[in-house]
Amino acid sequence: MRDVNIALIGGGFMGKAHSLAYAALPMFFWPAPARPVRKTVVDVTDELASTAAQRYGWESYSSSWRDVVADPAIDLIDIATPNHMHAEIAIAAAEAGKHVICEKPLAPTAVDAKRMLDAVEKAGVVNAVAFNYRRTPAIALAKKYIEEGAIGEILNFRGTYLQDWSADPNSPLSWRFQKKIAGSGAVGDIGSHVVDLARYLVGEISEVSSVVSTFIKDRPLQTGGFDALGAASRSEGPRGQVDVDDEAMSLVKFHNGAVGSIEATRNAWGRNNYISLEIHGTDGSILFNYENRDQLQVVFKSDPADRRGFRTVFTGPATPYGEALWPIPALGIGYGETKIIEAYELMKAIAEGGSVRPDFADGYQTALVDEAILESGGNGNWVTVPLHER
Ligand code: NAI
Ligand code: SOE
Repeated sequence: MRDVNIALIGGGFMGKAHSLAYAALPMFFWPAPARPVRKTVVDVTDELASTAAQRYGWESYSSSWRDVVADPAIDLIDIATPNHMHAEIAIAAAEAGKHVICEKPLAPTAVDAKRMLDAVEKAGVVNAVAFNYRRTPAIALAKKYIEEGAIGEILNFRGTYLQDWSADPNSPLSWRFQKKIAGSGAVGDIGSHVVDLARYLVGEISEVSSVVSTFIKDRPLQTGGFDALGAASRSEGPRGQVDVDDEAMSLVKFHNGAVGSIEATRNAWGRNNYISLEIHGTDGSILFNYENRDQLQVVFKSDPADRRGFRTVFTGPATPYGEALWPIPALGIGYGETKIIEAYELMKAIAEGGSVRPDFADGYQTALVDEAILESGGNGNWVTVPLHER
């Protein structure tokens, strides 16, 4: 079994998730396709990087991502920084011949995402974008049903991503509300996950018509030097401008003739990580909700008419990735498992000299859809999404 030496750039929320995934991969997938070696973690100061190394089990730390990218001992650069750093690091990593995994959205703009795609293609390195919800076993099972034709031809798709961590106007001005760092708001941050799932399960999106709004125009500046997301509501003190979208609702058309809708908001009180999918085909329907992520609801036209209705399938050992996970259905799949599966697919591609999806081309196509949603929200028109040919 070969070693893959990893450098992780960014030791925050996703730094923790990716560290857990590399540590746990061989515990779940055995024999592992490769042994992920947690070599170096990078953050903006030595203190932050050293803390991340101790907490998350990295052999060494650095406050210079450039030094780490230049290190010949490193095979894979894992980018878990805020969005504005993704392009610069990924392009440098590809030019240094490193494999790259980058958190979503691939970049703040489609132009940057394309530059990243060009760089990894030129270098011929394995590249992945971390749309990990595809790795939820129930979503992988939905994909299997669809590919087997169980619901026939897809007619419509309804996808939402609803959260409430920013519904309080006095919750802090996370970097996720600043265009120069995030690129966009709910659209790139969470709408992109639904766009990825729509593309994965249904096909390429051809046109969008959207309403995009910003309800909360300013928020308290953060204190303490770390990103606080929705915690720590504070009504006093200086505030800063929110210059990205809060909410987006889109009608979408797919190249294959299906129609649908995509919604994203982080201001929906009571919704936590509410990724809901509803897919109707000529022969059946599939429902999914991440808040009950062990389950898929399915119904088929072929069910006897007197007992046709949604039934619940629990994911477990028999469903995709199940043999590697837990031995009994409904023991519980968590966010961590989606990241472990993501790491497994990446290690497999590196070990076998292959490729993995979703890759930078998927990240770029999703960025093109995101930009079309924002454009349509701005001008009120249907907007055609350019299609990148692989
Ligand atoms: P975070 O703010 O918790 O952590 C980011 C870390 O990167 C911080 O420790 C920060 O100091 C560090 N950092 C910033 N600039 C850096 C630089 N130049 N060099 C080295 N380190 C640097 O952010 P979070 O939530 O971890 O988000 C990171 C990325 O992951 C974002 O692109 C975000 O959209 C994505 N994300 C994806 C999720 C998913 O479900 N796939 C979930 C949460 C975030
Ligand atoms: C905040 O909305 C956030 O952390 C997103 O950035 C992630 O992509 C999502 O998976 C969880 O919520």
